[in-house]
Amino acid sequence: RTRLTYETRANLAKSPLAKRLFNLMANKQTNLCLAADLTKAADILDMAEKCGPYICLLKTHVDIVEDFSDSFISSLQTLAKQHNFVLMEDRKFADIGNTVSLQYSKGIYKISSWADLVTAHTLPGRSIVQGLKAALEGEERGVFLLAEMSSSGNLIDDKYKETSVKIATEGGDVDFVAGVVCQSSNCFAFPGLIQLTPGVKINENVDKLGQQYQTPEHVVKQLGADIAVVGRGILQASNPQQAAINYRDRLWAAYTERVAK
Ligand code: UP6
Repeated sequence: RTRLTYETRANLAKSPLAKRLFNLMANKQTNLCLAADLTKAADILDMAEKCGPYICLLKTHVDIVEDFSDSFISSLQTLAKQHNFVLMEDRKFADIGNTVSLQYSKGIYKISSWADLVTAHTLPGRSIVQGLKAALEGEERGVFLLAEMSSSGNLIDDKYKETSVKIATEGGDVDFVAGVVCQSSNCFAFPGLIQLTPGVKINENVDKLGQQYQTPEHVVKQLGADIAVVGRGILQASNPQQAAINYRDRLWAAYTERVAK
């Protein structure tokens, strides 16, 4: 899987969103996802404006935004169009199908109306995927399922990981699964799925709350990341735009080396 180019893998993808994202990455030459974990709408938009040209994906945690509004979402969508990146709400859904269906489409955030992609835990079983799908009214959307986590001491074991990958690759909902959030290249084999890997930072190994970091080269070449998620490595840099360029360049170089082998 990891030796194939993003173009080749776009043709193998079963999810329309995965296909779109693989092609976008290949054309724009970036495998960087910005985790825009900021609490003011204006700060997120400013970061999206500055980093937009260098990312394939912008990942939000919309429930940390203190001044959320519909106009924030429409501004974010405008920037996504302008700079050609995809929007992911990292909601990490984890409840029964009926509840996630409501959480996905209703409430203040109406996530399904704007987020191209969302994330979900597989803990409830495959009904979580069915529940998310049930909320849609024809929009082109996708989900990334968590099969591993970057935090130290997380409870995921090999069996949980294998079953999570089964949910992502077998059954009637595979067209809705765009990828897997995980930390290793042996997590899944199907090349039509995208591996999203968080826990990436150049200068640190850990934070104070259990996060574990690897370098851009390590996550792409050793851990098999197709898209690397960088949050504080960019957000807390003295020049975030320059940091985004730096991460993009290093991640893309690692990918080109990986597929050239
Ligand atoms: N994230 C992880 N680890 C996981 C899953 N998701 O860190 O296993 C998410 C976090 C955060 C981002 O919710 O948004 O990736 C990492 O941010 P950081 O680079 O600032 O640590």
